[in-house]
Amino acid sequence: MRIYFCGSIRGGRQDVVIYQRIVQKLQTYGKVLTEHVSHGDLSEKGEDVTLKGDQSIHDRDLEWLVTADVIVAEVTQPSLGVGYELGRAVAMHKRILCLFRPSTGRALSAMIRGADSGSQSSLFRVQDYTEDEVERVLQEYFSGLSANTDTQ
Ligand code: 6K6
Repeated sequence: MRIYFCGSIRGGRQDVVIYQRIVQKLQTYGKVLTEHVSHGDLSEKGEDVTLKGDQSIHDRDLEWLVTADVIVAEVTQPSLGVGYELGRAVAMHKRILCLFRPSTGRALSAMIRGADSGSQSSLFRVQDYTEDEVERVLQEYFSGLSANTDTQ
């Protein structure tokens, strides 16, 4: 399984520790294409010496998005880039899980929460969670995915 993880970079790196926990758990289910999003040494400038400029980052990330089987986004820290990735992924009819922590006092954008139809079979799911629940929430989502593919 190819997993595309989205998390804030230039939107702010406050949640990088939880991104690391998410990526570590995701790696038990498949290949995480965007592991770098969880790197603690990545600054808010989001600079990559191996890629020349923002256009290369954008084009490479979209290529990965096209090949992804599932998108997991931590959306508590608002990020334009994550919102853009989610919109593009919806247009590609990808399966998407958004993770949000209400305990931060933030309110999630209606354009993200409202994209979840509420049905268990919805391609776009929003899951509220607390930090200590993160591994369990991912485990439930991915076991539901494999149950779906087993019956297809
Ligand atoms: C190098 C090493 C790590 O990051 C870099 C360079 N910057 C980016 N590299 C890869 N993906 C990026 C980079 N900047 C943004 N993105 C994508 O947008 C990621 O997949 C994130 O999910 C999202 C973050 O967007 P912003 O608006 O918060 O930066």
